[in-house]
Amino acid sequence: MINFKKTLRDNAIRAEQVLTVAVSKLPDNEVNRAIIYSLKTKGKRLRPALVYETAKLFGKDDGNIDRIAAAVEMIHTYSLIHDDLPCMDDDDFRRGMPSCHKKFGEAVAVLAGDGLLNFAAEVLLGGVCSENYFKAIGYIFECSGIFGMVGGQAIDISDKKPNDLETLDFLTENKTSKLMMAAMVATGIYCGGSAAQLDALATFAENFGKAFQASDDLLDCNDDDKVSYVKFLGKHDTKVKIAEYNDAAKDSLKIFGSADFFEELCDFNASRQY
Ligand code: GRG
Repeated sequence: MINFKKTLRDNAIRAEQVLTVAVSKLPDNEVNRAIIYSLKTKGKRLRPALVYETAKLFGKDDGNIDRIAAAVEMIHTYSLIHDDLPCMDDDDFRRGMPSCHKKFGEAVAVLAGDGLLNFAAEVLLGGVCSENYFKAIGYIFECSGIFGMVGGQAIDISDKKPNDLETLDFLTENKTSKLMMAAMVATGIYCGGSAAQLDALATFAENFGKAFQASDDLLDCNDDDKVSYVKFLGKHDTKVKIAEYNDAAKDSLKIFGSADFFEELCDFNASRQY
């Protein structure tokens, strides 16, 4: 048995140390202050944890793993900064603090997001290169770009909002799951995982991402207009759906034998307070 909360915390501390070293090289200016502010506000650091725990499945741990963990958190943070902008979701608060544009203004927030995406690439490209590492970097940017997170967000802001569960699932897979897939599958690629192992990691991340989004919808279901699992299924059936996604996620990792952290992560997500 692992101590899940301690493992999550230890992974978060490790990721925050790597991020702190990375930003310590930035010159002092308003955009960089906005980058540091957004990176340092207290997130759950789930995506770095997915990286570190996937690496453990393969018994590998080195500086490139830290770079993958930091880069996915940077990409995640940029997406939150841009998602909060008035032209997107228009949120005044993020992680319990004023959102980036509320504190620094819209122009600086746009550049902070852009800067973070580039910074993620710089951090990754500063690693020790191997064929697998190169493929892993490619996978991260495929998942976070137009064939992944950006593509999902594009559907979310378009006039053609999903009006059935299947389309919502497709949106969620891109907007939410793909960055989790980036974290896990890219790490698996770097660690030399087999096709079956990479497939298992992708299936876990896809289903966990959907369960995570559905839980988030339950936590934030006051807006009747918002397209969400709760809107299509109601609260009760959304909880049933979360259990289904969690079962599929847990099932997929059987190929690794014991994957305690990931099983507990599914349970932790399902028990977030609605
Ligand atoms: C702007 C390209 C672009 C994409 C935005 C991330 C995103 C896509 C939108 C944010 C809104 C949202 C509900 C996204 C779904 C994923 C999600 C629940 C993000 C929040 O992730 P957490 O809970 O955040 O891991 P912390 O703050 O803990 O890191």
